[in-house]
Amino acid sequence: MNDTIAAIATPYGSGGIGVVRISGPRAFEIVTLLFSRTQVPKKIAPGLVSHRVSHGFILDTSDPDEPQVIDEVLVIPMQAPRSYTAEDVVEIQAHSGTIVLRSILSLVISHGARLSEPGEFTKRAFLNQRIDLTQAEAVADIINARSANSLKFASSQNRGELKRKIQQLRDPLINFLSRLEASIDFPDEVETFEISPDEAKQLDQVMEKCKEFIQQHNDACFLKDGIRVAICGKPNVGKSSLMNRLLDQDKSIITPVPGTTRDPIEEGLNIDGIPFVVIDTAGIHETDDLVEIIGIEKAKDHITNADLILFMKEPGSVFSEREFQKMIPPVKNPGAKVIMVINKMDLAQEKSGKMDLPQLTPAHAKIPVIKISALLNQGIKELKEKIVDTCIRDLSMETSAVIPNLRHKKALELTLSYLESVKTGLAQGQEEETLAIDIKNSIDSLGTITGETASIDILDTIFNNFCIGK
Ligand SMILES: Nc1nc2c(ncn2[C@@H]2O[C@H](COP(=O)(O)OP(=O)(O)OP(=O)(O)O)[C@@H](O)[C@H]2O)c(=O)[nH]1
Ligand SMILES: [Mg+2]
Repeated sequence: MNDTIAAIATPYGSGGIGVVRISGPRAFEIVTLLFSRTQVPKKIAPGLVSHRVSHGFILDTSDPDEPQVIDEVLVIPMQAPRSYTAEDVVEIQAHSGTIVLRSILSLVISHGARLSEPGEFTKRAFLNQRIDLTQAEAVADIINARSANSLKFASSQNRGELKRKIQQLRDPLINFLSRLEASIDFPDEVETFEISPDEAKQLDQVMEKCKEFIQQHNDACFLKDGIRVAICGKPNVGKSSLMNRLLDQDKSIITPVPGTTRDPIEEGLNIDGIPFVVIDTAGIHETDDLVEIIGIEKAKDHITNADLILFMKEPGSVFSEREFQKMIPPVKNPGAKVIMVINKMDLAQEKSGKMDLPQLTPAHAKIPVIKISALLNQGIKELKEKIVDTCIRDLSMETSAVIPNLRHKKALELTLSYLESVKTGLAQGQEEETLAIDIKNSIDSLGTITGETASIDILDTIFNNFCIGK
């Protein structure tokens, strides 16, 4: 934390503007050595005024006889603690090109800065207590947001919403612990310890809240990862054609030959701001072809893990209970849903006053049916609407401002288990010391969410997933 770090903060490649970011005690000094308001070095170093943009040039003066202009830049100095890391920070806005930014970065490094590790700027913001761990994690979520909704939740977490909610859970536990500890430390002054009705109520409320947050994670984690939609059906029903129509791009290979798709093909798709991951799978049928058999196994894996299954049929085919069971093995996600998609409607025949469409059996009568022609691009809009409707119908996404991630969820589960053991302990008249240990553990476990009690390992895992320069 005592050294000065630097990195290119913008994506590699050509672009309008690229930023080199420097943070640490020597940030101002280093930039003063490189930066000049004119194209020739001046004896008097330019004074950098915090939070004021300066225009000038980055000069390479390693050969004093022939100073070289690297780029025309804007420099933004930000004095501690009013910066992203809460340290002295300077951002150099240059033209964005790999060579120009690298040249500036190597000059900065040659003057004594060190190349930053992934996420090190945000890590410093956390270690300097400008943000807590949930806010740091939200930074990564904002960068990786795949839909307007996930951005909304990440941004609210970044503003400290989750931090506040976790603190609200910790406060009553801390009060309870201090009363317990007082009765341990001063056994003569405090009568035998008994939980007050207020404390009992608060304990229940904290447990309820933990459960609510865990449920919120389960309900809405798809907002970050995307709802998994598997397209399945017999060979040649048009799964790959539907995949390409949904994505509006030629992603999967389509041929009239049954058994074209072997490997599952996955692609992200955004419908109405909700992220989906669509998976095209191999046609499922009996076969001796070794490659196809492997493809079918993989298809079944994806179907088992899907949140939504598009079960494809053709006109003229029959819906059978057996085929359905075979095609859609028991899914891992109990909330998984199915839509029957009848494709090739352009080929549907009118037979004795009725279309020759597969009919659902009474046991499956509730499965929604959508008729499409992937070839003619008909019914795709209706299918997308049905997909959204089916997936988010039961969710009250708007009411909750935060969505705990998997790490938070695990910490909440641990908290809950400690609190359950406190409750049992209280009911059984357990010693104060034992109760205090469980309460303390529950507080610490909540603390890992916000970072008060997070281990180095937790921090490393979180920040290593960041990009360099963030
Ligand atoms: N008439 C008609 N043909 C279609 C339609 N959708 C797909 N096809 C044709 O059906 C054939 C198979 O299409 P695919 O999309 O490759 O089918 P698939 O289900 O992915 O097949 P496999 O990967 O072999 O399991 C191709 O010749 C498509 O052009 C449709 O809506 N109408
Ligand atoms: Mg295919």
